[in-house]
Amino acid sequence: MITLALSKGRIFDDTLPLLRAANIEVLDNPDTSRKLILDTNQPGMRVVLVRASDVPTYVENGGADLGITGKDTLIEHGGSGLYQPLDLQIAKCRISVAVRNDFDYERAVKQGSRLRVATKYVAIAREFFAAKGVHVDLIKLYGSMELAPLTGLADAIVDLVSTGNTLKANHLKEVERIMDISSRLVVNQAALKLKQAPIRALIDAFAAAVAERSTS
Ligand code: PRT
Ligand code: MG
Repeated sequence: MITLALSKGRIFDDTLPLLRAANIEVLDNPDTSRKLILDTNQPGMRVVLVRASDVPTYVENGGADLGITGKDTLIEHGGSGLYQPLDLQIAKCRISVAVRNDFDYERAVKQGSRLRVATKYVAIAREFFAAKGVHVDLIKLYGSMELAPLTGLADAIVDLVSTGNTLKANHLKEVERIMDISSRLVVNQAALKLKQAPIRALIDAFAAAVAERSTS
């Protein structure tokens, strides 16, 4: 049995076409079913639904053989124990610094002021500001980062941006792009050895589907 860990929402939705290209159909719809283990049309393949930030943990510790996870999540998790064969080019976005529309970020940075930065992405933020030589106090949040500058909790946030609509709706502006983000296939190292043939076949099918998409 091969177990693939996915999170509900954009990663699940964007993975379905890749699975289809590998002749795998998920038989349950996570939006209507409460099941956490989903069967597929392939008797040897199942999907488990886990929290996005738990995907690397499941795969690293053998709760799943493979998983699909954002580069953001992977960097924060560490990911050194995971084989990362493929950038799937799905769930694309960027990770950026944003501040209130009326906050003079350039000036704050130039003056060398200590910035209070709220984020879920503490490792990424720490490394980015350290490389710039900007002193920051990092405030760890688990969600709704956009609220932090509006309530005075922080001067800036480090968060994922896709269309930019969420920032705009909250009177925030993007002032720095830190890095582009997409989702990766991650594989448990032991599973890769023990179940080499089916896992290799899946990696190859995904790679072909990604290549096909980038040329079409
Ligand atoms: O939501 P939950 O707390 O359960 O977990 P999660 O936020 O980790 O999961 P999910 O499913 O929301 O995101 C999974 C992965 O999708 C992330 O780790 C990213 O790699 C990727 N991804 C791609 C995104 C976005 N685009 C995205 N736009 N994840 C989140 N967003 C959010 C962003 O945080 C912000 O609140 O959407 C908002 C911004 O969108 P725009 O279009 O308004 O700019
Ligand atoms: Mg989310």
